[in-house]
Amino acid sequence: MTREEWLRISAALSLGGLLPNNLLAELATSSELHRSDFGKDFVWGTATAAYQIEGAWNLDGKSESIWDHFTHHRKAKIKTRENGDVACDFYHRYESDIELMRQMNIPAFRFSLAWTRILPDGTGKVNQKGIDFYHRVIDKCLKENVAPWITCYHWDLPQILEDKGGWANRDSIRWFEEYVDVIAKAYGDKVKNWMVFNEPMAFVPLGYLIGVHAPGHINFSKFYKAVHNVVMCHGAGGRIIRNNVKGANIGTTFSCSHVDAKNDKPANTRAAARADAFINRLFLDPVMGLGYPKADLPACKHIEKHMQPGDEQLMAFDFDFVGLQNYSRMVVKKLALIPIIHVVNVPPKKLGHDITDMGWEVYPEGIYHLLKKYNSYKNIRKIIVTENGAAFPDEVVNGEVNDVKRLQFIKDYLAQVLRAKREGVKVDGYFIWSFMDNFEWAEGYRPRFGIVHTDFATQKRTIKASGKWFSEFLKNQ
Ligand code: IFM
Repeated sequence: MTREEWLRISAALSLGGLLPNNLLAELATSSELHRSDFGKDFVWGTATAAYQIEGAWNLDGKSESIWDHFTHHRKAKIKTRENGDVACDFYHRYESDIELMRQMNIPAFRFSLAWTRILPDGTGKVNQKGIDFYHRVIDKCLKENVAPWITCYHWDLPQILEDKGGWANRDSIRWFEEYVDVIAKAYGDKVKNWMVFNEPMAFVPLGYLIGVHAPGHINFSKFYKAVHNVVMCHGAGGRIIRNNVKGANIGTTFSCSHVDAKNDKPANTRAAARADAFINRLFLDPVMGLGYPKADLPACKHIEKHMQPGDEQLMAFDFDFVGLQNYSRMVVKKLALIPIIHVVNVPPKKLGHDITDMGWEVYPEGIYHLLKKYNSYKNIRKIIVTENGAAFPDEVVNGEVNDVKRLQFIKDYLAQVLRAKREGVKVDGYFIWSFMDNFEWAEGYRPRFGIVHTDFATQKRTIKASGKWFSEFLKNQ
């Protein structure tokens, strides 16, 4: 063991008390990754979302969101029949949680705002108590030297707006503009890092096409309309932040998966191109000014039907950065009977790699390919990995969580980020999903993504081995 390795291990010991032997071995092999390899300006952080952590679902004037409604009225849609009523109780515990981030040397905290706290009627009257809550969160971040990174929308539309058609109603563009205008004006003096959306390719199809997420629709027409309205809101939201926040660093985030064809049969190669257009490009391309990817995905014609004169220009925005969010990869083959994409996934279990608790394949090289792909877009100025992480079953044993698999996952994905960066990709940040275990939507609380363990019965937080490693990594500049 080198002296440097020994020093890092001793530092880890002082941070986390006695570490198990296998973790010591892990730490000893992590010498290949150093924070300094990524450069001084690389942003490091952890990410969360309002509904997944806050709880306090009906406190201080907050109204019902589509996720409150979905979990209360369509319980069977949640595998464990759970809801986010309490979640991690961040609403009451934000101070100690942000202090923990500081203790863990985490420089940036990505979180979303609940529209229903700010504008309980969706539009119109502003709820001062909601505004005040996020001021307290932001002030605490600034006090602890943890930079706040705000996501405007992470899936929790006010139910009152869903009752008017939700994202499938073109008025949603106006509603969203009003909401973003309120928050940009309220927090713009204190917060410079903004993201308009979290993963449109998740909340639009899961909520309007497959119906497994709120609001639970299985409806092609609503889906196509919602895609276009949400695309339009990217440009609209970006412009409002630009006009209101001096010196803003504005981005938006996209989920993405590297897509491989099962084999090189031409039908499967074309299937992979269609899957890629759907999963990775349906929102990204129009927002980057390239229009819908209809050459590879003919179904785009159903979306384009909803375009109005002038939309082509309005959907694009000159973002300062694009948030890349990656967990896994897809291997596909043609299957004509699947609507829109005519593609089916090869089950991840058959691919020969480790599988996470979500059933997703562990495939670190995927993030490298995606970074290269994003880098080839002329209009992407900078890429930040705004989410990456893994769910594995965790157990607290003698006050410790030895999440070796998550730790390895993070290191392996980070190594691929570094590989891309060394090859000239403009990647400038990395946020782990998630700071702490939280409500994983239709999966309930079972999948644990945190680098901090949450005991949902007592709300006790325990830094996992991955969290200890991350703190140590961040400490050594
Ligand atoms: O928990 C989610 C998050 O809300 C959005 N991105 C993926 C995460 C893991 O599924």
